[in-house]
Amino acid sequence: MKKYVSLFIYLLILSGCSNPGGRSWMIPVTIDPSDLDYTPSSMESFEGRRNQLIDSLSGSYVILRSADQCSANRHEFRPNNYFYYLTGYTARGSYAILAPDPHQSFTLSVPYQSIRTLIYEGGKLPEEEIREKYRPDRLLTYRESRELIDSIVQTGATVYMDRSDRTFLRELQRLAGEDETIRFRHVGELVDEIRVIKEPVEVEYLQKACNITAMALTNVMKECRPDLYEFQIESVIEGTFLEYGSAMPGFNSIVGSGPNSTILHYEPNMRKMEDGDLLLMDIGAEYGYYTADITRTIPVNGRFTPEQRTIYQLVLDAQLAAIEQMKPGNMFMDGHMAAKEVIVKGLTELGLITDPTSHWQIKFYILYPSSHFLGMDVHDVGDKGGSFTQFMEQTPLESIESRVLEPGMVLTIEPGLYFREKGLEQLHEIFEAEADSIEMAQFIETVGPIYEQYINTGVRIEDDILITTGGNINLSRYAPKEIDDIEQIMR
Ligand SMILES: [Mn+2]
Repeated sequence: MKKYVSLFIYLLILSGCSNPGGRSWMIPVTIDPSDLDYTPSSMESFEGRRNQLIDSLSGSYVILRSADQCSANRHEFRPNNYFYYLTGYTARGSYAILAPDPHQSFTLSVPYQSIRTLIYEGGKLPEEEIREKYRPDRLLTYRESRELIDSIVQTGATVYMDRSDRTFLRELQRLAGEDETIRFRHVGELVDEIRVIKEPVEVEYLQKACNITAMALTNVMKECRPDLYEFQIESVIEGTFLEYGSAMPGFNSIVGSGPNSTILHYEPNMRKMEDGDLLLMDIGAEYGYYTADITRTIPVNGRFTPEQRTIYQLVLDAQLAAIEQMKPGNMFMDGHMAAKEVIVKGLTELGLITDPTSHWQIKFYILYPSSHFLGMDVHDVGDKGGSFTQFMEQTPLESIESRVLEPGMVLTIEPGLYFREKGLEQLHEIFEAEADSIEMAQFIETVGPIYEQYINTGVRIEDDILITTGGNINLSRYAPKEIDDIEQIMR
């Protein structure tokens, strides 16, 4: 716990460098990737994680490969998350094997090398350096590691591997010579709970990823204007990522304007933006294999219309109420429930909900649970203490069971409201199983003229929250979100 106290103080000092509420937007991020360099102390994290895991192996093995080769030329190489999390090693075509053996618990293999790989991929790290940096008990050649994997599989022991790597799973099953899928279990069963609580070094990468993303969003606010294409905004965003040493986004950038702001996972980013549009950007730089996930919604011409302002402020109020609930001892879904309460109340006052206890009316506007874990995966691993469906069924006054929050967890909070052009027309199709058709017709008649004013308004505001002993730290606090601040920067 003590390490989070010092981290908190460190972040407090950092936040003193800027003035999030004021007019100047100093984001504490520099072009300096030296924090990604190998240090002996950074290697201790990887060793600590492995030791935790090895203690729980009891006769079974972990076999991970650094990555599959399927998408080799299409995307930049990035190691498999479990492989990296447990080794710190990033070479393509390598294996890590953890065994319940006190003398040789960690085996690493060097990638296959030939004159051809030397010509195409350059020289590899010398073996001595691999040994020294990554500290395997045993370093094997590619061929030797394949033999070792084969012999482990032949013993009939349980093998933990990344089951999302389907090619490797099929390969292991073939080696086993029988259709014994049960023996190959998901490594997440052992690792995910460790990944849920972030170590200080992980938080530092997440903070930097957030700061780079905040810089990208601020740059967009400065450059955005009508008649630009969405992809030009995407270029400002991803150009900023690269400028600060983020090799790639953590997920496809969502840059949706006007009607596209109402599409939750819009991706083409090809539309020409118009005067009066909203622009929704759900983006995240990846840094040190950790990704930010921040959403901001801005008016393309720099000024919110009264209707946009109404919806924006409602979502912002909901989001702020949610962040207040995000502290140790409270539950994972308490933030979502607080946001839901504010939104349902606001929509009822606006005449967009006629019955605040109606499940289907609430679900018509609130489309997803507003939080997920964040880390190496944008929807990071870890048990949330309930399912999507359970999280969606509750009306604001009902209580909901989910996981208790602990210091070191990082989760998003992203309430949103989306007024699709044909939203009301789709009501019957969405809710035919649970709502009475006369009831729906009455709803459409009452709400229709009001809904009309908000068509093509899509607002989502998303921050990344670190739970601390004292409450939380908003890692994405440098990305402006108050109406006045956004309009000021866009002026
Ligand atoms: Mn998200």
